[in-house]
Amino acid sequence: MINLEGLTGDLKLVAEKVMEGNRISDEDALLLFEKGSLAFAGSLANMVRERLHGDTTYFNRNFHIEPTNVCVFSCNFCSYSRLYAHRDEGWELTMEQMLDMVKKYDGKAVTEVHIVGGVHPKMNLEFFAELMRKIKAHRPELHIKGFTAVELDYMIRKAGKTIEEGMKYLHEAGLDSLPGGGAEIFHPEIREQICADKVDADGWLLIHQTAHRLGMYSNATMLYGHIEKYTHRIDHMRRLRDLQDITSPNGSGGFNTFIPLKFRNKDNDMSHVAESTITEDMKMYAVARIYLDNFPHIKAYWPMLGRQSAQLSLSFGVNDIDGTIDDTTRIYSMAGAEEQNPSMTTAQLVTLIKQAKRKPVERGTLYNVIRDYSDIDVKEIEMNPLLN
Ligand code: V47
Ligand code: SF4
Repeated sequence: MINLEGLTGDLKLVAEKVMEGNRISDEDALLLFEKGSLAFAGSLANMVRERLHGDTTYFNRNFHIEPTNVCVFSCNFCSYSRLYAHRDEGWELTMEQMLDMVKKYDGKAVTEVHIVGGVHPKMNLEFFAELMRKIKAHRPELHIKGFTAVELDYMIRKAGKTIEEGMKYLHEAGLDSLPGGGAEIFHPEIREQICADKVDADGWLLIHQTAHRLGMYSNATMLYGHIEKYTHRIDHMRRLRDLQDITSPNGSGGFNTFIPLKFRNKDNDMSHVAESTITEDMKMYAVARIYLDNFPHIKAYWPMLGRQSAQLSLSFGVNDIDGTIDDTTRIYSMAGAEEQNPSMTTAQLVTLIKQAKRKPVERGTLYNVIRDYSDIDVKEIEMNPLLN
């Protein structure tokens, strides 16, 4: 319970709405951003988080494959891609190299492979469908979370298929769910300045809506803390909340997780833009948790945010800190993220969550509980290869 004594006016009304489990409006969200203290927004968000999940904090055991950093697009915030014209400076993995990466995890208790990369014109729909089939043939139970809506939109249109046909084709080949990337900021005022040439808001939302209709789950991101205003962030979240209202009531498919991604400014065309403060980061998580009442989970992506901020975010509405990740390429470190080749062992993740006095629970991609680590000693995890 939150003590409302001393609170007056509109902020009190917002608090009452949240405490009664009612939806807040765009104006309420703006008020929280502009006038609510971090402590105020944080305690409301924490209340919502505990109402939904108690102390449970999810992580998963996954690894990343980045097929290429060659990209036909030129987003100004991106430190990772090499334009197709300079493809000799980038990397392109072959089908065999990617399958070898999957095989490296044989006998290890990972449950998910996350596949996201640049948009390479030669890596087409058929190539990726074949990759899906081969991964599933080798390890059928491994969940494939793959391709941002940007990659999907490009490869499906290039193949001359409708979004529905293309998504169905990949799903049947083995694609299980979609990550949340490529969303950036939906509002055209900002989108045109930071990533003008890739799929627009409606195109991004259509891909996810189609995936949901096919019974698939997906995530959604927002790249915040650069040139956007609070109103753009709220507009972004409203479009997601509206779509979730349409798709989730049927019980299969929908958004699982919202992931605010902190803009990092190293080595990109927006290096002159200052990064957000930690107070701003925590406020972002808190308002997202309060506003997105139909999103079950809010995730802090620790390689981008840093381990300590990710730990802190568990008191500001976050109930998921992604996973072990094991990323041997450089998508995040190139943007100035805290981590070079990010990877955490299960013991490290569990320790991080326990230090925040939360309950560490390993999940599958779709939030099926795999193991509760509350009563498992960290030493035991370190000694047992099946646990670590
Ligand atoms: O869409 C690119 C972001 C995203 C920068 O769904 C940057 O579980 C900050 O979406 N500063 C791709 N961010 C990654 C992504 C993702 C990651 C982890 C988990 C999931 C999930 C999805 O990376 C892009 C873009 O928003 N990004 N450059 C940068 N300079
Ligand atoms: Fe390409 Fe994605 Fe980088 Fe944009 S953010 S340039 S689409 S890799």
